[in-house]
Amino acid sequence: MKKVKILLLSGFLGAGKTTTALRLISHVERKGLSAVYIANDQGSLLIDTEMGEGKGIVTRQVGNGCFCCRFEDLIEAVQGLIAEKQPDVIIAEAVGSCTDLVSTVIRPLKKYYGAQLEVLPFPVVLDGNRYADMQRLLGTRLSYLFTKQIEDAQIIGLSKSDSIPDDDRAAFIAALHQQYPAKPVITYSSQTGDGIAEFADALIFTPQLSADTLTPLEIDYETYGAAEADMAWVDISLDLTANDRLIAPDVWIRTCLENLRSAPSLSNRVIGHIKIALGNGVTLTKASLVDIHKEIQFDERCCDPAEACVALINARAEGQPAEIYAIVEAAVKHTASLTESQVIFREHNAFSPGMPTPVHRILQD
Ligand SMILES: Nc1nc2c(ncn2[C@@H]2O[C@H](COP(=O)(O)OP(=O)(O)O)[C@@H](O)[C@H]2O)c(=O)[nH]1
Ligand SMILES: [Mg+2]
Repeated sequence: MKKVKILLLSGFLGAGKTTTALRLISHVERKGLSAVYIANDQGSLLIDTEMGEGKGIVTRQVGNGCFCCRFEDLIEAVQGLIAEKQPDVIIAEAVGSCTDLVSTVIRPLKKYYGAQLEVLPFPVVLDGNRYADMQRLLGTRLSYLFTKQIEDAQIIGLSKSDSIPDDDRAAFIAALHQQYPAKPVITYSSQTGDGIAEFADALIFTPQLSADTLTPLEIDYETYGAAEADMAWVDISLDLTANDRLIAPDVWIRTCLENLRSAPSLSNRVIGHIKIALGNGVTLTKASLVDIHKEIQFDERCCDPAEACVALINARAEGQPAEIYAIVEAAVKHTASLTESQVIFREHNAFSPGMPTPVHRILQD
């Protein structure tokens, strides 16, 4: 039986993994193969899942923990997709605060499921802007985690090339070549599509890397676990209803994210991502903030003004869960009053991820 290719995407929060996964899937499909997507995050109300489904892509979700700690759930999703959809390629996006994935996911997939799956080269999606920021955070636990994600990977995908000035891009690439001489660096933009074909070739169509490049990662789980816990997770689902004016989803989202961007209580914290998606049951409008110094980015603007919308917010930011929840809650309430909409808080989760406890950890091939 033909093996199903599986690509695991790693990379820090907000690096562009989901956008990359969805872009790669449409590239793969244009080449005549079928591809499906597995989202993964610490909570259960995941915007990434909505994004995949919103694009008409066959999507599954592994929630409430990362692939390494929920390995059986990953396998269940993979087996379910193979049984139901017989895809050529599965793209699985790991949690952005997770690392040590070669030992805890790649090697276990090869060892226990190698007869069924062809495990593709393992990339890290790296946002050059974040890379520059992390140089300023050197010595912190977050910088440690960020660095381990790069060390763990076989290929570096330098994402968002459209948003990096040419000079900075050349400097990032030179620094990466110097720090990680064995790792190919591929520059691409999921927004413009530049470099996507090269990235897809290196990962999926003509991979050149052998398993020997999967080197053991030296990692201190105490520091890694503490770094993950430093970034609280908050997800919130809301029902919005219009008063006199219809709700314009893009205005509502922009108002809320601008409010968060200017919140003094967020200004000194590392923001992984704050994503807001508004849907009217048919289409979705979604934007993210990954850095308070950067513009808000809309990924989807499909939703027309509506009497009622369902909103989902996913936030990952440095701090205690209750603090981050309170900051987001205040921004939502403020936005509701500015946009004259009514808001009902439906469900929410706010927590610090626990210490990673991988199901498998295979340190050597
Ligand atoms: N300018 C630009 N922005 C991008 C690109 N890829 C992703 N983004 C933006 O970066 C943010 C985070 O992207 P996402 O794919 O959700 O990152 P993830 O958290 O790593 O999955 C979103 O607002 C995207 O619109 C790109 O190629 N260019
Ligand atoms: Mg994502």
